[in-house]
Amino acid sequence: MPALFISDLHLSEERPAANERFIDFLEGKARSAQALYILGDLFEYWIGDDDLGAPFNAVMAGMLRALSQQGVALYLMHGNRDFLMGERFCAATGATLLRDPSVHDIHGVKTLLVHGDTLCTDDHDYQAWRRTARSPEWQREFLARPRAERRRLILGLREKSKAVIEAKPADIMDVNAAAVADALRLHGAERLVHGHTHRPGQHRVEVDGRVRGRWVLPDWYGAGGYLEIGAGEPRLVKFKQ
Ligand SMILES: [Mn+2]
Repeated sequence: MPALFISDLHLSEERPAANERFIDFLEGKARSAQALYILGDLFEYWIGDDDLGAPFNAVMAGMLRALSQQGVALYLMHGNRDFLMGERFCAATGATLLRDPSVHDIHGVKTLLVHGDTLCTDDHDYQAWRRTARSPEWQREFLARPRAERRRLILGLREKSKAVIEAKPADIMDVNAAAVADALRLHGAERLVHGHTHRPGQHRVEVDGRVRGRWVLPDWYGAGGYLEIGAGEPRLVKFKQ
């Protein structure tokens, strides 16, 4: 049975079509998998696990739980939007939280799994913000605020980041080739799977004279899709609009 990889669903109440596609995927294709890896940005934003009771979050958590209860191993990695998902979310869904980076043996191939933002090393402003937001101090202070205030803050940050992203040259928003090679070398991995850049595709990367594969997952702002890794070559499936 294959392992399936998805990321960048950016689920939110505001985009019902994407939510429906995701629910179809969970109730259909995903049931035939041995494992489903969600490599970050499952949600458009996540203000803390104490927001699990909000109706939209509860429905989505319930859908994931239904899948894990079918016996599909569910793995979850943080993205740059939902890095505050924690143990309570995992307990509610039956998911295992993966560190970024993680290395898993996927059908006999040592595979490096990351969300992808750590590879975008040319984006210095973003990397600085990432260090702040991932620090225990920032998270403690943020999570101590009332939920309504957290939601307001996050939505404000999201608006600001949209404007910043539009002003940035496209190439600094992609992965840095040296960062990719370094990561593959450091972990001794044959294959890399990541999302984040919203540039789905397959790339050949030569590291120390050996060709390895880099697979980039599709985002669900577009039509969405997944990567399937079974016994043969990986298969990148992009849904039609
Ligand atoms: Mn991302």
